[in-house]
Amino acid sequence: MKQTVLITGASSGIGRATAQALAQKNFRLILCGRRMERLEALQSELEGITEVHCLSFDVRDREAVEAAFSSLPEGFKQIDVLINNAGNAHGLDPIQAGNYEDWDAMLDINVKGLLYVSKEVIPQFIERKKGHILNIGSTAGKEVYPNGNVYCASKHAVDALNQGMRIDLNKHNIRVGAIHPGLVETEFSEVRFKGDTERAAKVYQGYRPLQAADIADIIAFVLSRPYHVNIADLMVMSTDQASSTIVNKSN
Ligand code: NDP
Ligand code: 8X3
Repeated sequence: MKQTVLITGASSGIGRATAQALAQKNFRLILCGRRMERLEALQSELEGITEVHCLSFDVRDREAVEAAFSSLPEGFKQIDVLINNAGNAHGLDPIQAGNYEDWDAMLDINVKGLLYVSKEVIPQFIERKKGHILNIGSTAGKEVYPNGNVYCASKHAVDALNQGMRIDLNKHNIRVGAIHPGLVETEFSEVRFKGDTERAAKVYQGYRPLQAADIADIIAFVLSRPYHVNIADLMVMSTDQASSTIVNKSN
């Protein structure tokens, strides 16, 4: 039977590429993000391939999250897979220079937003004794790098929540796993550097970074495993990257 996948952060980068990959694998899609025009453009692109529904909400806004899920039409109410992907870094400053807005954004979006969305989906997974939560963490959730402080903390929290969800939902037969990418060339650095595209581009220069489609491919593979196989925790880096701070630019 055709499965429905809800992807947060589908308006750009990894989420968008995942929607494109999963449409080809015959999943029904719920695309989420704040920028509705982007979601609708993606819906137009994919509609000939599969059924697509768009939900525009800010994951920070608990009431908006609840309202968005309540608004789902009948054919999209049953969700089989949740991909918790929405998130960003805001700023790259030493802890003493960090600003409140950036800290709030990273903790509210990457951690609390992930919780709010998950809470909307978990009850139906428990009721059906089936469901898959795939959390997009980061190598920043496995190690801390200079000036990464709060972003790294938010992604360490995603790592902890991935484990916590897997433990608490184990007796309900729910599959929970995470993918932790290294450097992926998306709009991530443009957001981190607040629209400074020149500085953002430099993050991906001099080596071959991962592309969003590389992660989307892996997500499609993870979802295609038989239900008794759970890819619980997966780190993925460019071959040129060895750690958050070691990137080979000599090739
Ligand atoms: P992009 O900036 O390209 O995409 C981020 C997505 O998150 C957008 O679709 C954006 O949608 C959505 N988003 C951000 N804030 C909110 C919000 N408040 N409410 C709802 N949606 C929101 O970055 P990536 O594709 O690279 O990032 C996707 C995930 O991958 C993030 O969790 C990121 O931390 C993680 N990651 C990225 C890596 C990289 O190097 N690029 C490496 C490791 C992990 P909109 O603005 O329309 O709301
Ligand atoms: C994104 C990868 O190294 O910029 O999570 O933090 S990094």
